[in-house]
Amino acid sequence: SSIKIIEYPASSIESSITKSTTMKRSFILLIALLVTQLLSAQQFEPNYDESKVPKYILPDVLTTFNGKKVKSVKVWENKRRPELLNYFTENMFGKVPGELKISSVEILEQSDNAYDGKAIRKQVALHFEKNGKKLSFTILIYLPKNVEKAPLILGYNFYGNHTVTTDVNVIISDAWVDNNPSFGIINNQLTEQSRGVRTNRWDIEKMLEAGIGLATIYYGEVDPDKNDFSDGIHPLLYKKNQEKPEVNEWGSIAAWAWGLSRAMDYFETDKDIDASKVIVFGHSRLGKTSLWAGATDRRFAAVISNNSGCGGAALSKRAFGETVGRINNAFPHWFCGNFKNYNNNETMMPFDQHELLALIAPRPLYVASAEEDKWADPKGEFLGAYFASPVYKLYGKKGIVSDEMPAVNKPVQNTVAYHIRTGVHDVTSYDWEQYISWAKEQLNIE
Ligand code: GTR
Repeated sequence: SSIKIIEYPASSIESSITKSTTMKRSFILLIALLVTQLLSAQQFEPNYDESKVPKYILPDVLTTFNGKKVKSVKVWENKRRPELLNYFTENMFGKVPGELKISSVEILEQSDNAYDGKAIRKQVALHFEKNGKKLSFTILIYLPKNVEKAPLILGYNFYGNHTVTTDVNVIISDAWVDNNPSFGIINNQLTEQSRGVRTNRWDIEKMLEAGIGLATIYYGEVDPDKNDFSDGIHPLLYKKNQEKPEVNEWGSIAAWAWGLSRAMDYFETDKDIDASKVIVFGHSRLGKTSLWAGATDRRFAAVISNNSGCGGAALSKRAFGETVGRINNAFPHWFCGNFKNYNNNETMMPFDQHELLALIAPRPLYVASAEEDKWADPKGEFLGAYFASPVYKLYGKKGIVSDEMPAVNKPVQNTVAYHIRTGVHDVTSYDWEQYISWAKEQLNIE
């Protein structure tokens, strides 16, 4: 369908040419991109046969790289956690090469009469400036009015803030228009046709009823999702004459995670928000992003990974469905250059994704799969959560204790939670029901 197409944003806009020329160009680029993806998808044959999963040895999360067993929280925190975090940084997501603080905060709009008077709405732009370059992104925030300092779910959206709700007051951002020139513009006029097209993925009313707010950002404003490092946030931290990140420097996922941390910087200053109860959420590539944000920024109180798959919660060494080689070929910009060393070479990985999940301990972590989402390897996602759990145990917290995968639609909810629901790669009301009740319990939300 037409909506599917914008999962792969097409091209940037050159201001000197008209929108319609740009639209034609973007359309051609989009077709080229889809053809390329189709071709590489044809060359790659995913394995969906459990009996063909290669024999693999999973590194023990509680044994250091030089073979010492970790038996205390102290050794985990001072030795093992830092070495793992460093390994993931250098070899998978890439490091943020410097510091970049918010240069100014701008309240674009606010109202205390959203959702029939049940919510406060704020639209807050964060502005950044460095190296003579600028970037801004906008956080759309809904807070339950009956809560003095509201806990929050923070998550990126794929399609623009105005797509998560039918609320006509939500601003359609310029960046969204630039990234999606073939959608929502007719005769050079921005139309309303995309407003609310993704409400099915965001149960905002359910959150508000539970006393939890939502903060969401269009991910393309932080870094457009394409293999191009001349745009987005990256250039603001380039050294002189640098044109793309070094092999150990941030890819797009690390850039998106960085954006979530800057949103957190803002929440800490907003008296209507309880910054000690921010739950970072993401679906698919944005689920990989929420995991990396949770690993790198311990201010996030809890983390939700919805169908995050390869490079997220799923064990890479299983090579079931999407693999490291395939993801790096299809999306060369997501991870850092060094991660390509493991293309078709998972046995050489001295780490795996259970150790990414373990970096979130002892904070609550929810990993969720969908039965028909084989590409994301539901079993690999479950095992990721299971093999991360010894670190939770070290903290006296209950993770996933049985290696038996729970039945479909039978969640297991401890400090580490897991469910596999019926259906496809998506975010559904079922998922939100689980996340909300689990988060309320884990974070003592009244
Ligand atoms: C797929 C990709 C997955 C997942 C998904 C998404 O094409 O192979 O890893 O991230 O996109 O983000 O929707």
